Amino acid sequence: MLYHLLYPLHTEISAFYVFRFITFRTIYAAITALVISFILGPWLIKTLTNLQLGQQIRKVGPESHFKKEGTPTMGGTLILFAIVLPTLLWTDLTNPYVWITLLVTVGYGAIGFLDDYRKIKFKNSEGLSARQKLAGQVVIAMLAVGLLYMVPGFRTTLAFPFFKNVLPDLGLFYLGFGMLVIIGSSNAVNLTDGLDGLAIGPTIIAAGAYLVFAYAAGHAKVAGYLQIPSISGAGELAVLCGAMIGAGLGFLWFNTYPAQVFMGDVGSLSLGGALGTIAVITKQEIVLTIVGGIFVMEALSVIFQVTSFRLLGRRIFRMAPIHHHFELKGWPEPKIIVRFWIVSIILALIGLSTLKLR
Ligand code: 57M
Repeated sequence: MLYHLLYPLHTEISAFYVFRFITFRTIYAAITALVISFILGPWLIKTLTNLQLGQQIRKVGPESHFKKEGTPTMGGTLILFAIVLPTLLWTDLTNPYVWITLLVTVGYGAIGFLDDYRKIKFKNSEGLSARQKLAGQVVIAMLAVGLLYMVPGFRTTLAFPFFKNVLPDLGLFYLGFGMLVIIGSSNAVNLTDGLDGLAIGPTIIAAGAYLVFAYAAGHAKVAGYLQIPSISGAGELAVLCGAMIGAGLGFLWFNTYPAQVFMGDVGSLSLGGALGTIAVITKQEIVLTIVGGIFVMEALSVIFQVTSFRLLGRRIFRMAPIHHHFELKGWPEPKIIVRFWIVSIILALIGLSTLKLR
């Protein structure tokens, strides 16, 4: 909005020319999101507490979690607001990629909201059924990838990290693949969200990496130099990534150990969906498995645990997702969280290195 209102005035007020630059708008989107989170955070926590929107803790989980009973959840509503408003303020609103990413973010947020609300209303930790959640995710992902398919110039090729000349065209199959990336990413972030700051840390880090990917893909010269797919208009997603980073940091302020608030499914499903959509648009889908390696590891730990238990009757981990394994081994919660962040930074750097190593 500010871009549309103020940039045209640069002919009279030359300082407004700065609104043209994605870098400038990205920084201010991040700052706006941070300010929103800091201002509204304490109010939201108080309101959620007064409304008794507190977390029900599963009795089968690690004992250390019992003391978290009643911690307000659904803090993800603030994350959503702090992403959407700065995005509307600072991006070019004629850009279809921005709207499609917002559609997934808000749509998945709505599914998560329903789930959280039901969990609290019916005072158990079950919420929506897995099938209901997945159906909602499929419909929104299908809509998003379908819309992307209609954007002029959108490519259905698949870019492989490290190999610049391997670009198979998936054609219509890309629709299914794109949906898989979005849904998989959303659920993997959700599984990771089980310790204070554990999901939001790697999300901020991944958003930072995708900020760079989006900027590079959207800049024809930079994309040409790096030999990555050049996607006209993808640069605006850097601004959205900036808002994600600001909103994430603002939320982490309150969610860091010991958490004053949890994000709830409204946060985890939407953040994961947003990352997946950005990966699809910037043609860095496979790299998401590196940059979001923590999420992949958490999801795989569940898949391996369930498969091993069903087939061999034996568990691989003390408990899945894997962060519970380390808890049960006696690692203090903050140690697990910070170590996962460190791994996440290393993985993001490896992911970014694929820009040069090809
Ligand atoms: C959501 N939700 C947290 C909070 C957060 C198939 C199976 C592996 C699924 C998995 C599952 O349901 N995962 C998805 C995990 C919950 O957090 C809430 O949920 C939101 C995110 N969706 O925002 O609102 C609890 O996590 C803790 N928490 C924090 N700090 C945070 O900042 O401490 C969350 C955020 C909160 C709080 O305690 O209550 C969750 O873990 O429930 N299921 C599991 O993860 C279960 N694993 C399991 O059953 N493993 C089995 C098999 C099936 C693989 C095994 O290993 O044998 C465990 N979950 C829990 N207890 N809590 C089981 C024990």
